[in-house]
Amino acid sequence: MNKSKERTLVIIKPDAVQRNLLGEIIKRFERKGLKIVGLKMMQLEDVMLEEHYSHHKDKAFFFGLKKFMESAPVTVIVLEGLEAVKTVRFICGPTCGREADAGTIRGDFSMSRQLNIVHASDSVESAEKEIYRFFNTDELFDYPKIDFDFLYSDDEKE
Ligand code: FUP
Repeated sequence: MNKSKERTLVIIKPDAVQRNLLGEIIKRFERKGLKIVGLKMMQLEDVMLEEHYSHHKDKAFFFGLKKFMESAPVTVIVLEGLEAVKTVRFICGPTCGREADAGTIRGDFSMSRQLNIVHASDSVESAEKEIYRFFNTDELFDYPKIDFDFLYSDDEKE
């Protein structure tokens, strides 16, 4: 696979939707040079969240996390680019908003560990699973984009 076509999943969480931050967050990914190849709003429900956060199922905060994630619709986005998984995690910052550097999404907009504005896949393997958890194949788009030539050097484009 072309290495500039790595994909990752972002969920813009209910707190960001309620706080009118959708445009602000999408703008940050766009201006970085990440390509939007899927985007939609959806209401998350128990089954999907239990799968998505299965690694936290036994934690005390799990019920509260589920309740929060179901409290309003979320926006799910698939972003594409060279090392997209790692780059998007940098832009989001560490899990707890209070500990995230200014300039990151969580550092700029969150005071919380749970209401932390965004979810971003943590590895290429989990991105693959997460993308197909939230999107059907006909909701993902493979299209040429005119800024590509000015985003990467020749060796990065291979
Ligand atoms: P991240 O990969 O940054 O999303 O972080 P985690 O996998 O550690 O956490 C997943 C979700 O659980 C996050 F939305 C935050 C939430 N969480 C809590 O609500 N309380 C905690 O103590 C830890 C995580």
